[in-house]
Amino acid sequence: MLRFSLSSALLLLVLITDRIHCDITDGNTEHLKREHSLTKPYQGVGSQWDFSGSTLVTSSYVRLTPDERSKQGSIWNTVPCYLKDWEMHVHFKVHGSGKKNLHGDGFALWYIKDGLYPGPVFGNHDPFHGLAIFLDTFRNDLHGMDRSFPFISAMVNNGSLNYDHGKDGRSSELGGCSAEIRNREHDTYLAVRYSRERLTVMVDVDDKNEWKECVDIGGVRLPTGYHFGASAATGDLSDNHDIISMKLYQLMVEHTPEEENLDWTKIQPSVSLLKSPKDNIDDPTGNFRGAPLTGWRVFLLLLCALLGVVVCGVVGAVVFQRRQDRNKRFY
Ligand SMILES: [Ca+2]
Repeated sequence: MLRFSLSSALLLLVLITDRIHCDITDGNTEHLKREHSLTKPYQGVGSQWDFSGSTLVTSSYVRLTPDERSKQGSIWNTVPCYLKDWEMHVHFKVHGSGKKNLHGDGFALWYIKDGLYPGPVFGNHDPFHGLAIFLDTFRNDLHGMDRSFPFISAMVNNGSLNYDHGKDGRSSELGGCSAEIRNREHDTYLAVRYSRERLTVMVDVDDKNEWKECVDIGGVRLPTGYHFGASAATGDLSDNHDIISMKLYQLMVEHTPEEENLDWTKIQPSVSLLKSPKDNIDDPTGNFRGAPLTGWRVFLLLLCALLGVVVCGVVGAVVFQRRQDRNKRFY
């Protein structure tokens, strides 16, 4: 019993320490990397950032598409990123005159091998190498009524997968959440964190000034030397897709000498752990496999650890009390 409690307590401590470790530089300005950030009045555009298609750069926003049909626009960081651990904060605004369900298609944030060039995946090419976060505002798959739109999802691709618009990318997504991101009066934000093979996506869209978790998965491998970017597309329906800022922060995380000696630019984008593997069970590529450490498993693990500690405490207290009683009898 004691051994179980000790190991459980230790596990709990490791999990908590890991959590704290991940949060240490959240939004800390001294770790802002200007060469990978896009901020007003966008002076880096033309040198550190390139853009194409319908993208319009003003002094207060970068409009990837206007609220007009059949537009595609993108912007990307020409400076490759060699940070191993990073967090990107994106301030965005999606707005338009379209009423409920009559707007689209959404936009995507990228960490990819090449710069962006036009294609069918929210204005970017298909297939891509790297990471995509989709902010999909239009439901294409009428069979997928179990989720509400807009829907935010993450996808990692080594060039072997195509994005399936007809199914809103569901067959290749790693996780996601619904979020009301359109026509909001207040500011809307999204954060993507990548550290120690863990990918986390958080949203702040309800004017509460706090991050809400959307995606959190381990086992994600991404190389260094890729490019950040954003793109958007409209079809028969449209919206203004505006980027106000993209701020990249370096996370101060220590790595082992073995990890440091690896050539991180040679890593192939891949995923070994999944939050909801059943959604990808029919993935023909077999790209996604491995034992999942789901939110539920972590929760049960923590519950066991806590129960162990509590039981141990109660037993200890009872034993102590009995000894006290026994001692009293001698007086
Ligand atoms: Ca869609």
